[in-house]
Amino acid sequence: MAGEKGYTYRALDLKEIQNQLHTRFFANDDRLIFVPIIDSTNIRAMQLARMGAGEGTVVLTDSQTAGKGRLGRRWVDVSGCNVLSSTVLRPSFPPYLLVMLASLAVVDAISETCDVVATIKWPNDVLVGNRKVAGILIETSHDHNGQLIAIMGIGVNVNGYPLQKSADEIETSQDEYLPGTQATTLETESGYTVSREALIASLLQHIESSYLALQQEAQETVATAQGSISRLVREQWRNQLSTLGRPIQVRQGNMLLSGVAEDVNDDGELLLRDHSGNRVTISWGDIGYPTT
Ligand code: BT5
Repeated sequence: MAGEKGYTYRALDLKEIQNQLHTRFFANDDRLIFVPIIDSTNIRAMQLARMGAGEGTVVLTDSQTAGKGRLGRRWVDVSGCNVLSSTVLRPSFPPYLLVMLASLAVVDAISETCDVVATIKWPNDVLVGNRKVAGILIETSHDHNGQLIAIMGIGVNVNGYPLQKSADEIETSQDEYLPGTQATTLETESGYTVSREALIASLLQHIESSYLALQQEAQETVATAQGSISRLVREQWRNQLSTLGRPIQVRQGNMLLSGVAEDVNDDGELLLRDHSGNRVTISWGDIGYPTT
């Protein structure tokens, strides 16, 4: 199929993903579900989880008609160009660690697959330079046994170039208050077409290995997230945060705060030094990098 700007896109090659996948059980056999066009992989993964789908069940698609961002926002894609994946998890550890785990997995998978250096914008956007290449949406619920379900949704802009559709979406969102939040793709950054299959295989391996290590730690110790694996995940995530040390703007609904991003605490909250010298703890919101 010829896409915009004349690129030829092809459907995701599931055999190729399975050939490249070396997970213990994530996305193996019937844990890999591909739907060519779907409203949202997160919606489908949550439905499957509520019906009892096991952890490591992965929903993939070539195109979403109602891709979800955080706080009711949209995630837009160009058919056949991107990674759009949702993984069913049943964590015994605090869900904020999933945000860290997911963004680290995206950074590592990008580096392994196409040698592009990405960083994390607090809390979980993945950027190349100042442009967003991937977004993460963790949604939680409980199944009928009261067990926590978490869906880890990841969207990565892989091939093609950031398109008008994406730019329109960005313009109509509130991001005009937050400078430095344009989109990019891995093809734009690397200069060549990137294998979505290789990226997905790498991503799932990183997710599985950190997830299983955290699960084991949580089962062996009281689930306080104070074990050495949790500490390592937190430390690696902190080291990848391009937000720290920079002047930032934080939007929380209609409220806009500004100051310098000094650090993060153990729960992943951002510690902002505002212009009056006060330290403010930020647990949610969107970050912008002022250009002046
Ligand atoms: C996110 O939300 O970044 C989370 C995105 C998660 C998408 C995945 S795809 C697979 C799974 N299934 C789903 O339905 N969702 C997940 P947030 O931080 O709220 O960012 C959303 C904002 O990013 C939008 O308001 C736009 O401004 C911008 N945006 C939308 N599409 C984009 C894209 N493809 N690339 C870069 N920025 C985009």
